[in-house]
Amino acid sequence: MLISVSQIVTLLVVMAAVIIALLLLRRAGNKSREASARSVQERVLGEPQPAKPVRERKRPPVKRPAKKRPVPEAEPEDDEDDEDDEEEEEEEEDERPGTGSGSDAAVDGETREAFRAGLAKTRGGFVARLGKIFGKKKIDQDVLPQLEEVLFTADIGPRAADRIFDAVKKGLTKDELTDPARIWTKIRETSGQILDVGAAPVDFGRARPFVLLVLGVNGVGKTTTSGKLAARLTGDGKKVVLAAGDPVRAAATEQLEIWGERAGVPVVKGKAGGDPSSVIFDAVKRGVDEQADIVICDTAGRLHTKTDLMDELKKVGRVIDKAMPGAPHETWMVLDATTGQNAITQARTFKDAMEITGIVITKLDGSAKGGVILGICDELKVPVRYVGVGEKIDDLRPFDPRAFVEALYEDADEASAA
Ligand SMILES: Nc1nc2c(ncn2[C@@H]2O[C@H](COP(=O)(O)OP(=O)(O)OP(=O)(O)O)[C@@H](O)[C@H]2O)c(=O)[nH]1
Ligand SMILES: [Mg+2]
Repeated sequence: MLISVSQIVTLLVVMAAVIIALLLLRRAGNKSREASARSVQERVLGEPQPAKPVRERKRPPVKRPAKKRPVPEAEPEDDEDDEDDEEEEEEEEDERPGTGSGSDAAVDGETREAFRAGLAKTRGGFVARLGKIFGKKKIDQDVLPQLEEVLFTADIGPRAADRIFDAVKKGLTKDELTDPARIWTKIRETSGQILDVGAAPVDFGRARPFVLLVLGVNGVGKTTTSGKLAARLTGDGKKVVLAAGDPVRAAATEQLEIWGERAGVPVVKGKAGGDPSSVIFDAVKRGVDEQADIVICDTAGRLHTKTDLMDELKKVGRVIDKAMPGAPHETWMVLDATTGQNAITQARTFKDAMEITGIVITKLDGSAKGGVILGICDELKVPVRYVGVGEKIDDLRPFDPRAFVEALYEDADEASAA
């Protein structure tokens, strides 16, 4: 069967018509999709947008054909910045010592509040001065000399100041130095490291009785701290004995007796004007005989000279060891926060003469120099055990580096942003 030429031509014409029709249909489909895409873009991007929906542009609902409607360059950068900012914020949140759910559960809300209140004046001092530097609209390289000046004129001691300054200078890039949040994070982090000397909590149960020797220059709060601690430990169910190791001044013994009454704790005292070592010897012996849990030995803070005082304290240490071999189990130095850098000098002097195992910082409530704790820890590498936040019996708080840093730099970022 032969197909005629005219039939072949007709067939070709029909096929061509079908192909053209298909092409036309496809093109029409594309156009309508483009039109709907453009209308979505115009809705989303074409009009001025309120601040919040801008973030929604991170993932545009429709992928724009690159050439037809070029995207303004700033937009994707904004988006990236937003994302970076979010990531940075999250990182900072994680790095910040003393914040978040990881905080030490042993520190109760009252202690946090006591630190917060006790550090109010300090926050108004060097922390506020730092806030002023970082609070400027635009911060740049000049921030470093200003930071150095504030840190070195704060009452945190030159070594702690140097450590914090170095951490910011060497630990942050040029770009990061323009970001107050980054700088605060570094300051918090380094302060936390200075305060955390890696000591285990005091184990009052490791000896019976546990003998604690309390030292410090006159007026820092030794007697008050001994009394508050006696009350605290008695409240924890411990049997405590107080030793009035300052028999030279009759008033000192009377003061400790008042604390003994308040705390419900016996006070061992000697003859007025007698020998401090013999009073403390008797107290430790009594603690052993009566199976007390803790003997707290208050001492004198003033003798004719510094050498006399150190010699006397060394003798007290030797005598305690005679009364109970291995004692004292800890020797704490009491320092008054209001004396600022003087406290660092005292700490150094005592550390050279005696083995100091812990620090108590008093009068944080009245001091704008609470930052001195940084200098003391950096100098002595000895843990701060308690902080005095007032004159009342329960105004002695266990020290926690994280809670302290949190309270010291509280709202610092917000202050900078304001
Ligand atoms: N505001 C406040 N005052 C305190 C604190 N600790 C002690 N004080 C006061 O500081 C003064 C001296 O305290 P003391 O306990 O007598 O000091 P001390 O070291 O025993 O003094 P000496 O025995 O003379 O060496 C007293 O008026 C106390 O009430 C504190 O944490 N906050
Ligand atoms: Mg005293």
